Amino acid sequence: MISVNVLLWLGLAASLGVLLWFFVIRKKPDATSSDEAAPYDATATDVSSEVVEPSSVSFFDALTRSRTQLTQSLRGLFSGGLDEEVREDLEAVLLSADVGVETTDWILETLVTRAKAEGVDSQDGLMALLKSILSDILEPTESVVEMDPSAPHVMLMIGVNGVGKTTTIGKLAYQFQSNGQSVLLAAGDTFRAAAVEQLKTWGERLNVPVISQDSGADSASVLYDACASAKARGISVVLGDTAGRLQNKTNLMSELEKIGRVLGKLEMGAPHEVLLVLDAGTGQNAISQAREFSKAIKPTGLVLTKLDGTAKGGIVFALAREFNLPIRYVGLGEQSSDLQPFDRSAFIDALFGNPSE
Ligand SMILES: Nc1nc2c(ncn2[C@@H]2O[C@H](COP(=O)(O)OP(=O)(O)OP(=O)(O)O)[C@@H](O)[C@H]2O)c(=O)[nH]1
Ligand SMILES: [Mg+2]
Repeated sequence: MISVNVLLWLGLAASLGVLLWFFVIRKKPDATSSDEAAPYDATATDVSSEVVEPSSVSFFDALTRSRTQLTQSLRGLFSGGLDEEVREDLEAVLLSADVGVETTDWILETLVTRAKAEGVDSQDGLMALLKSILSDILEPTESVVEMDPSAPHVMLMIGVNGVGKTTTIGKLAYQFQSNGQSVLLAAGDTFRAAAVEQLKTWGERLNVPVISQDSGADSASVLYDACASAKARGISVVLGDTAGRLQNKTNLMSELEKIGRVLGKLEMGAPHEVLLVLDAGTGQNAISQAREFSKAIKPTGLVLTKLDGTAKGGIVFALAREFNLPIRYVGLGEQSSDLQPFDRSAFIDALFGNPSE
């Protein structure tokens, strides 16, 4: 009897053991496999992040570094009026924000003259006067561009390598497209195969046609073909890329001259806009680039990229005074939506710390 009971108990214990093994111990590999599945999910997230996600950076946020630089130094500056020492301090602040020597001198002179003439000597009054002088400098940077809806509007990006020409084209294509306008890209930077590929990637991402030839082809001919094709297809906007580097500067400049000449032959008013792209982070170098490029092909406007992440936002004032050109757009990041038309009051507010939105 005892042995039968023992056998029954043993049988029961064995069954429980099997059940335990099945539901608990055997579950472990499942848990492991779901851990193993984690990298798979992560990969899936990576794939979806390849899609260009609009991430709008505000003017105010993008100018944080320039603002911190300026406002920290200006804090309490005019508490003692506008004596010699204050003028020297202000001069140092403006120079360190990359406003440039000439423009800084002009700002100081104007501030002293106007403060005297208008009887302004309080701290708040002087700060308001400085803001208004800076805002006046930016008057030429505003512009309204008329686009003829019956013909392609041709925009050419020029500028030295790495400033953000191709990225700006991608961002503009995204904006025009979001606005319901048809866009065509022209791979005019034929100097490097990678440049053509970069533009094609933007074209694929946005589902926009790209006119290109092999690297080494004649850039003017690519742009000519693109404009002719856009005209034939009733496209609204042509965005033309150009090389930022060639064997030497003379070649680069003569290529740009040739592009201007050849497009002129199409008699469609192209290029309607020649946008000189400048990297705000390069400070005073941007000024010498603007001088150099203006000799080859007259820019109709500027694009100032990488204003995010630089404390050199003051370069805008030097550019506005010397070149008298509209700042058509500013780049505030690397995403397709991180491009905005330049707005001088939003810029001044962002520099001095008043969020306008
Ligand atoms: N943070 C930031 N990065 C930018 C901005 N615009 C462009 N970039 C980055 O700057 C780098 C160079 O940009 P490109 O568009 O390739 O410059 P490019 O002028 O076409 O250069 P080349 O083709 O070599 O002449 C890229 O890594 C861009 O993502 C901007 O507004 N902000
Ligand atoms: Mg490029």
